[in-house]
Amino acid sequence: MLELYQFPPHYGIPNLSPFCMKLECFLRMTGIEYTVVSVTDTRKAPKGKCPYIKDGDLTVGDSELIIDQLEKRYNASIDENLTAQQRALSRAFQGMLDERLYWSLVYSRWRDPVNWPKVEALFFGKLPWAMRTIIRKVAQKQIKSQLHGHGMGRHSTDEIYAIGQEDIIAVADYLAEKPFFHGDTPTRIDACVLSYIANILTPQLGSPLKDEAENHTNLIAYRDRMMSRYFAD
Ligand SMILES: N[C@@H](CCC(=O)N[C@@H](CS)C(=O)NCC(=O)O)C(=O)O
Repeated sequence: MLELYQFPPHYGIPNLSPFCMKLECFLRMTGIEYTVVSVTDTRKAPKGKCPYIKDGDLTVGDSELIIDQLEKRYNASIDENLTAQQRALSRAFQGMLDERLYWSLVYSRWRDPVNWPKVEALFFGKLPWAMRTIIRKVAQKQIKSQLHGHGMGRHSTDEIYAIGQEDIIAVADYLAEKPFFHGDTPTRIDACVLSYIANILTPQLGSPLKDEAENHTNLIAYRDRMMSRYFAD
């Protein structure tokens, strides 16, 4: 059976990594059977990141590349009834969320002093004190350098949140009153959208991103609809 390598769940959310949550949601949407292998150290991952999968002779890293491969391998496309225009829009939103909003979310957890003490305690709280001090410093330095390399980390806090808020508004506006992103039927992009909205709305953490999402009742209803459909457990 397909093995899904991902981080363990926290805060009552299927995964604090939107990439892991997206992939697991896709597996549930398509009914592909899988078993979860919990990972905390990504050094053995094919691309040094989670999620990744092993399925027989196939080992793949990166949520989008995995989904591309699984669609072919299991004949599991859920986008076949979309028009070319809708598919193009899905791709544009996926890029916006995974390649931009993700970094505002990372900033809100790892750099914002409102959340960092909670996140630090969650990820490193069980380590002995001396090790905790070293590891959290190394991890935070890595994230700072990733944020800087991406470019998001060069903006001011206000700019970082304003960029993320505009992305959230775009999702809310496009979703409007539809039950799913493209209408009455969930498609691949819904796995991605859900993973961000659910993560941004993490009850234990707060940020201007969360405030923005909470302003849009359609996003809250969408999160609840998708969660009860695919993550009722
Ligand atoms: N493009 C990748 C991104 C995956 C990714 O960034 N995963 C993060 C967690 S959200 C990770 O594993 N970080 C650990 C690290 O960089 O060491 C995907 O779509 O899977």
